[in-house]
Amino acid sequence: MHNIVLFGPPGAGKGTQSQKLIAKYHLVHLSTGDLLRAQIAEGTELGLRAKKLMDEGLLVPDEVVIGMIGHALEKNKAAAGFIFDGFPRTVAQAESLDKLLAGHSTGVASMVALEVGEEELVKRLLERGKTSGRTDDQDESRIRRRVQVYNTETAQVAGHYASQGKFHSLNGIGEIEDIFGQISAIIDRHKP
Ligand code: B4P
Repeated sequence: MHNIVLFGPPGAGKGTQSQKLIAKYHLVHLSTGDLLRAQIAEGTELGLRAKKLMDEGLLVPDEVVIGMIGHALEKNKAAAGFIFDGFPRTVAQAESLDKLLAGHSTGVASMVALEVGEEELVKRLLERGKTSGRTDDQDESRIRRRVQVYNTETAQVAGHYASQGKFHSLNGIGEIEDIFGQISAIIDRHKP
């Protein structure tokens, strides 16, 4: 089983690159952001609770996202592997993912981080907010809070995978195709 974690701050290009990667590698895309937005669209209680936090630029509690990922892994037992997009976002989530994958695979093969500075992130997300309908992309101060949350709570997840020799990072500014080529080269070098 081939599992990849796509990592980086909000707006770094994780969702964009995930779409290209699933087409190339035939892996299942698991985006916790998308799973949460599906709950919001369905109007579930979980969705209602998550929406408040997401609109504020805060993380949804670990147990909620870990539960969603556990459920998605169960549902996709026959998959050749997964692209994890926007997950794990805390060290607790990373530890849980390792445990969830230990039962039925070789774990995470590689984590690829996209590095993009704050001003570019804000610019991209405000631009997306004009057409995406995503309420979390429409207010600059909330976007900056998401970046801050990334710096204080999420960035340390890189260390978790670096200590396993699985962390790789690249510049996320540039042509989408060029970045895709660089990500693919890293993935190919670290296939299980
Ligand atoms: P996510 O849905 O994961 O959203 P994101 O990080 O903001 O977006 P992403 O990084 O995928 O966007 P992309 O760069 O592709 O999370 C939303 C919220 O859900 C979080 O704030 C949190 O509240 C909650 N949540 C999700 N997962 C969680 C977890 N595990 N734990 C707790 N809470 C969780 O795209 C951005 C824009 O940039 C696009 O418009 C794109 O066209 C553009 N772009 C991409 N690449 C580009 C490039 N190379 N050049 C120029 N523009 C580019």
